[in-house]
Amino acid sequence: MAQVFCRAAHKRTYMARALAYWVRAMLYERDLSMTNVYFNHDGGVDDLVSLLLLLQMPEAHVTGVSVIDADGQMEAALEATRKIIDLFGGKQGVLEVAASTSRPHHQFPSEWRGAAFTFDALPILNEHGAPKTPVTDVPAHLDLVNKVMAQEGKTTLLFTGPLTDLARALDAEPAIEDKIEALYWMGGSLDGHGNVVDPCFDGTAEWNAFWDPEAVKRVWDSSLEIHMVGLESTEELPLTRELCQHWATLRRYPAIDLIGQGYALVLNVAANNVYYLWDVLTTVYCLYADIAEVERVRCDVRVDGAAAGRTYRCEDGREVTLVTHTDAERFYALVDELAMSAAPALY
Ligand SMILES: [Ca+2]
Repeated sequence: MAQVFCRAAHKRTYMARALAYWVRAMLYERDLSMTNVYFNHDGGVDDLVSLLLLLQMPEAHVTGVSVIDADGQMEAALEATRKIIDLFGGKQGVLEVAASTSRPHHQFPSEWRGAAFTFDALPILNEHGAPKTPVTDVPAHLDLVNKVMAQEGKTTLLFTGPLTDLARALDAEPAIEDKIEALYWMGGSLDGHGNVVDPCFDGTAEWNAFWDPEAVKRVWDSSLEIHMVGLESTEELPLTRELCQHWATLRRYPAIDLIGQGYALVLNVAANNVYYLWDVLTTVYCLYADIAEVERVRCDVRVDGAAAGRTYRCEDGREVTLVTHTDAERFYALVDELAMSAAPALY
């Protein structure tokens, strides 16, 4: 009898150990296979779509999100960010959002910044009333420091707006430099053309760099590994009527409906300027490097004068990995796949 009892107890112990081993293995594998990502964006339609997609990536462990007052007016962008996390952030852990206190050298045009208000007012984001995802009690650059330092391993930074919050974070806590795996930044261009049209400047700067050229210089002077997704690659991915029509045919998927409605806003605002999927490319490339061709390049940034914000190749500049081309077919397939996974089709 005692022998039977002992065998049963032994079996229970073995099963408990096996279960504990399985749980540890699962946790271990999760830690090993997932990438810690901190996302700082500037509230444009492209940024908000990027957030929606990032939240779905099985490879991404999103540790924090912050919003800077640049391409999108920040109060509206902050609200929209919180609502997107409420609705589509279920695959991630508990998240909070930080507001930036950074200020521009050159602000984006107000007619572009207003799209955040309309995006935030879309009914799909407002069905459940006020957002529940909390706002941090510290500004974005300090939230970045806190989130990076809180992780045991390294964190990948994804920036789809100006670099000011990162520059300030590096000054506030230099120790984060060793805890950052790499920076993926949508900004700059190295083929000599920019997208800032202003009679006081020469047209060679890209907007995110132009917003705060000194911040770009501060980050360039750091030891961070930088992946630069500039105009030469992002302008391979224009927002076209055909692309909008493609999303329209899939609007039974709530996230694709939101993406289609969001981009419809800028088809109107940017009637005289082609809108590109600048930020979405950077976001997808951050976790799926195989969609892009890259080149190691030495480069620097001008901080003042008519070319303020221009990034340019030079032999004594710092090395970055520049995205030169994209596998557009695979990119669009990944966007569809991620968006469809956000929520099931309604009909
Ligand atoms: Ca942006």
